[in-house]
Amino acid sequence: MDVFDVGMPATNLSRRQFMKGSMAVAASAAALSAFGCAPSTEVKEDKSTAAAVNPEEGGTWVPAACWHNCGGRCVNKVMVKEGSVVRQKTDDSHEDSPEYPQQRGCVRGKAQQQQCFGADRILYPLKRKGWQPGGGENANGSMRGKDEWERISWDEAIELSCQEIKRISDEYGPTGFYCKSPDAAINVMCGCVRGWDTTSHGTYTLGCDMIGLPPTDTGKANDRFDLPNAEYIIMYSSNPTWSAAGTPTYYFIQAKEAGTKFVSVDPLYNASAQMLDADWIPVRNGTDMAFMLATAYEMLRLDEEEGDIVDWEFLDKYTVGFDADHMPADAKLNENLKDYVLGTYDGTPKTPAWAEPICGVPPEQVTEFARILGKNNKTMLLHNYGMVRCNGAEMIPQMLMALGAMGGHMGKSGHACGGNYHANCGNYGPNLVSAGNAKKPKTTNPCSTGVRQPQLYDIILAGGGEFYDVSNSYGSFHEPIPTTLGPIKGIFHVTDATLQTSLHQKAGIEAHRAVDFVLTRAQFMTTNALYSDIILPVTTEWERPGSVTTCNREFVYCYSKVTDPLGEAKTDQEIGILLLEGMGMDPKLAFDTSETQQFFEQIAGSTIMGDSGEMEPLVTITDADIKEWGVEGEPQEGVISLADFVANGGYQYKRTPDDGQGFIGYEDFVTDPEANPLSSASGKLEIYCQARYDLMASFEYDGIEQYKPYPTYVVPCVGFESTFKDGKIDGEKGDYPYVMYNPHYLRRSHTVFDNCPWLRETWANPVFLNRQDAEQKGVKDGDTVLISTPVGKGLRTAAVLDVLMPGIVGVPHGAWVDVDEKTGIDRAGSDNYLIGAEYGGMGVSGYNNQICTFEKYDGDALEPDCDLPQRIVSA
Ligand SMILES: Nc1nc2c(c(=O)[nH]1)N[C@H]1C(S)=C(S)[C@@H](COP(=O)(O)OP(=O)(O)OC[C@H]3O[C@@H](n4cnc5c(=O)[nH]c(N)nc54)[C@H](O)[C@@H]3O)O[C@H]1N2
Ligand SMILES: Nc1nc2c(c(=O)[nH]1)N[C@H]1C(S)=C(S)[C@@H](COP(=O)(O)OP(=O)(O)OC[C@H]3O[C@@H](n4cnc5c(=O)[nH]c(N)nc54)[C@H](O)[C@@H]3O)O[C@H]1N2
Ligand code: SF4
Ligand SMILES: [Mo]
Repeated sequence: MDVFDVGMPATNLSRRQFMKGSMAVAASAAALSAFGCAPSTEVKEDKSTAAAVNPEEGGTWVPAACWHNCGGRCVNKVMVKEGSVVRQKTDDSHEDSPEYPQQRGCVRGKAQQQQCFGADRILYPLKRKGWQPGGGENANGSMRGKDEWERISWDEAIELSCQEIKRISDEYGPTGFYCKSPDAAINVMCGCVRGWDTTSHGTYTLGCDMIGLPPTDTGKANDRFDLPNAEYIIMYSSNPTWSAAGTPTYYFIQAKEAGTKFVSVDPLYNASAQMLDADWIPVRNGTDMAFMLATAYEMLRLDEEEGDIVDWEFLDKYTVGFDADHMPADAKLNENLKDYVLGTYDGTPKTPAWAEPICGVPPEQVTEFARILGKNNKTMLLHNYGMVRCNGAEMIPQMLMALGAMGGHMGKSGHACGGNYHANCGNYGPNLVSAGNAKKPKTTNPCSTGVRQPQLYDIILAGGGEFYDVSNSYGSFHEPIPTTLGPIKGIFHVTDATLQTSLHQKAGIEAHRAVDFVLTRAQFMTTNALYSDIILPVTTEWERPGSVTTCNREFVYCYSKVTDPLGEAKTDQEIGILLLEGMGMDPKLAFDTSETQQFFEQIAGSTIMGDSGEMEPLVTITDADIKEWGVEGEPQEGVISLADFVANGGYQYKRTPDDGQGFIGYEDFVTDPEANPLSSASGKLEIYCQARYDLMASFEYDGIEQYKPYPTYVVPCVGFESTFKDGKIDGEKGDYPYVMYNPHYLRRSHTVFDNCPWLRETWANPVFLNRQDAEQKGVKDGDTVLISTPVGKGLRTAAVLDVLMPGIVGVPHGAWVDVDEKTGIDRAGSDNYLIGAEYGGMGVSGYNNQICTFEKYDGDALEPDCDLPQRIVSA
């Protein structure tokens, strides 16, 4: 059993950690009671509070939410005793085994109590002192981020907010507001301009269906029991040990133990590669296309010279656009990948020697990689998306798929080519259990305009502007609509950390200072909150009735309320209702059932794969249950009682290798491509794709003329080439000679948990530097380093590594910006403070091939983050 006892030093905690842990809890209690809002001292007998009483402890184990976008989905249980959480553990509901693994959580899950009970929770509405409604001077916008805060009542907060929303709405209409992802309340209240971004999947967000891949290329790799059938698993830009905590690493370990060899293609010999003893192919960020083209060249060469490398039959039957004999019917350009690779068009064969100066991979490693991809090997080519969250990576989806197809690695046991993402990493296939949905009123935003998020700040600062609207939601792109926006005067922040997680944060801060009103719902003084005018305290999931989520194909988690809302915090729905009432509108337009009813509907709608191959109800619900819960519903027959489902924290489908639920991606297509065509125009994998190219070209972004409808190497708007003075590789280095990228970091789930003292102590959030580079600059491990880019400057302490490629600097993603107003330097090392808004191709947010320089900082050394005070507002 994995128990983290906050009251007793556990053996895996240092004394310092324990002391800090206890102090944090004490501080939290003090901070709460100082404002008369300590958590209630008894757990109410609430039907939604799950419960097997543990007589030894006299407390109650409650399955508790861990609800973040963290790459995992795990069981977290907390012992609630007299209203406080006294212990925490992860899944111990059954013996752990590879076949039936426990859904174990990570360190962040165990620190979750510092989210709910943190000393820095915002527990009552706050107003920025210098702000008044009315706009213009009244807003005193330049003080955002610097001003003092005052506590106000909910009545005042709602009245002030609604007064200002009405004023802006009357004058400017829906386009007077901006919110990255508006919720039902905002849709009904006023509407707004939305922001879109390519976030997780980078260039895979555009038109995957057009080339024949599933959306974002997730879902067509194989079931976990097939991993050990591979001879080689290539972890391409993939580090599940950090970015998909929970079970995925465990699945890969099973393959390792069965003899599968691992290869990692990554600028960092990352934690997963180390764990799996992978061979390492170090590739410079944002230059994967050069490496992949050279791999294709070597596959062709080896096939010609030795035979048995390229699966011509697969290419012939399942793809179009690889060579001149297989062009798609709609092709407008008589060019193909093979001839490009051989240098037919430009006189430059894409040999390993051609690629090396670009991607940094020694030619012999390219040859070795080409052999591994050969058709006689059982090879899985699994990728995450770091390599496409790069400028100039538009054609990587087609190229990676082309490499998989050249080796014939689809549709067969032991072979795969596809995504390796998030909580489903290493385990694809249809859901065997699935969470239900609550019925909610459908609301529509009266404004359909979506602006590329980082571009939006410049539009706000310019008081409006002209642009092409190409997308109004994640992954949905359309022909450009010429759009003119007037001034944006109000900003809402709901469930994104937009000002922190979008590119061009520096402009973002200025844009926040330029508008009349910023309204934020927040649990902590996050960056969004810091630059706001009114902060409405929102509950965490621990203070809500509960919810059901699908974690992976074999596990649904059901979490329940841990505590009553702390202080004056309210749920998003309660806040939405208050705002709508304040606007004189009917809240039922947005919310027409209670949150307990919604929880119940999620449970009732949960399903399990039945013997018939159809999904059937998972949970048995009786009339008595419905009465006890006080909800509306119908009795139903499932495989687990409602009480057990809630008390156990959900349901895990018990798998065995021969359970008939295995899954091989593309098996149906490969078995019968005519009967099971893919989503592309040709029904095949389109290595040359006219439709995707035409859509992308219609955006008319800078640099588009470099692209072709098939994969080629393009020079990105910002990338490795930009580290040279004249943009020519091997020329003289410029002022920013390093490529900077943003690993998703273990302290945080994006920005979430960055404030958590336990995690701050556990994960220092340094800047990752290569040893040679550091030595050249006289930087030693632990030195404070100034990182500079053309856009901004930030400080971090150096972590000098032998396992990072020379020339690469890793600035972990998601730290809460902390600008020194005198110097303009960010002391927290926020990634987006260092990145501007440049874009090309399809407007991807190029997080991973920015440019920078670094030097030993001659000012005061940074204190460890865990020794810094938390952002606590004393009112
Ligand atoms: N430079 C750079 N930028 C990046 C990335 C990168 O690699 N480099 N990665 C990108 C990626 S892949 C992603 S997915 C995005 C993520 O970007 P975001 O989704 O903006 O990031 P989160 O930090 O997860 O933001 C969630 C916010 O919701 C708040 N929250 C949590 N629970 C609730 C709730 O119940 N109600 C309300 N109202 N709020 C709640 C949290 O406190 C937090 O502020 O970032 C992107 N940005
Ligand atoms: N701890 C933690 N886990 C998370 C998150 C988090 O914030 N923190 N966020 C979650 C979310 S929403 C997402 S989208 C995922 C992201 O998950 P990942 O994409 O796996 O995360 P990254 O760390 O950005 O990148 C994975 C690997 O790609 C490598 N890489 C980066 N750029 C390149 C490149 O140009 N070429 C090649 N070949 N390799 C490259 C990195 O060195 C890293 O080892 O993580 C999820 N999990
Ligand atoms: S991986 Fe995510 S869900 Fe699992 S314990 Fe960690 S933070 Fe929580
Ligand atoms: Mo993401």
